[in-house]
Amino acid sequence: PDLKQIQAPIATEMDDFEKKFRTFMKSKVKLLDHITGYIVKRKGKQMRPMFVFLTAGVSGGITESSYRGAALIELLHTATLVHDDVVDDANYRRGFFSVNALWKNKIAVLVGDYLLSRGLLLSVDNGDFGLLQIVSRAVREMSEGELLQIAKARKLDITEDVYYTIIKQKTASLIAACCAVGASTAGVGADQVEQMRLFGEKIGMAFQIKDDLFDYGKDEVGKPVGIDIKEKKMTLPLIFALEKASWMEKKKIIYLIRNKNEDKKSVNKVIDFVKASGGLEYAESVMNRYYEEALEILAAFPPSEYKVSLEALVEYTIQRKK
Ligand code: 2DE
Ligand code: MG
Ligand code: MG
Ligand code: MG
Repeated sequence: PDLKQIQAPIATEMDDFEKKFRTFMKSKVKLLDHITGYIVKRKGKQMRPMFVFLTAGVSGGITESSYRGAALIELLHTATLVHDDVVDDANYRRGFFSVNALWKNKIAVLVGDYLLSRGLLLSVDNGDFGLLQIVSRAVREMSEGELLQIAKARKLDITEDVYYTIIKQKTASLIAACCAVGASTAGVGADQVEQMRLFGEKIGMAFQIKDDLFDYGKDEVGKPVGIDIKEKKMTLPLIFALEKASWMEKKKIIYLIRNKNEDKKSVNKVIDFVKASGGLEYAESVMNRYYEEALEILAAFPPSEYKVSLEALVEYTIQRKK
């Protein structure tokens, strides 16, 4: 499935949204405006606003508040990426220099704070308190997930269960929030909002496993390979490979990650080890399970063009090449 096709039932909404989005970031402070301009020009796939509009459509109808919900989510998402690149010391984002690479950490932190506050104000000014609750929960979870990830990276003692907790918090929580926001702005009851939230959570899990697979693979353009290992970030393919490994092998690999993580050759050794152990296939199978579970939840919703697109977007999530 390609994104243009998926967007067809929400083409006007997405167009409108994109036109407005830049204005939500405008600032009188020249440096800030310059940087937000830089960010907008290098925008990503806009998957999160698509999730908001499509889940609103499936839940009975896109409303004015769906737009504000989509803007709130995209502003928050942009803020988290700017902060994430500081946390991860990452110099690239979407194939271009990250904000911290160009303007340093101090400025990147403040730009992230600014973007988040613009999103929150948009909702406060319109009295969208239900949305604020959904989104604030996601912010809390993302911060917890990032910290848990750092704590575990120090010890290199991550289990599969801890991995799922981390990705649920740092990534799935935001996509879950997108879908809950969509349903909530369509005006459905709490039970249906919760179903949509859960649907988003499943996709979010699949989405992050896919992202983690990119770190071992060939598909992704714009993101170099082996960065997670360099950051001592243990993801599912590696965790699985280590669980299966002999005591000696495990010791050797942990040593490389702990002490040789800056050395390209050693990082490649770790990658080869993961591949030889079937770590990529295993992670793919788990990803596919989340994909199936997401579709199962969606199946209970009434048929519509939005639903067809949402199904395609779920499929895109696990098949995407970037
Ligand atoms: C992406 O993980 C996860 C991002 C969550 C970031 C959340 C932060 C805290 P990755 P990639 C920093 C909340 C932020 C606020 C308050 C604005 O695997 O590979 O590092 O895209 O993603 O870098
Ligand atoms: Mg990162
Ligand atoms: Mg990160
Ligand atoms: Mg990643």
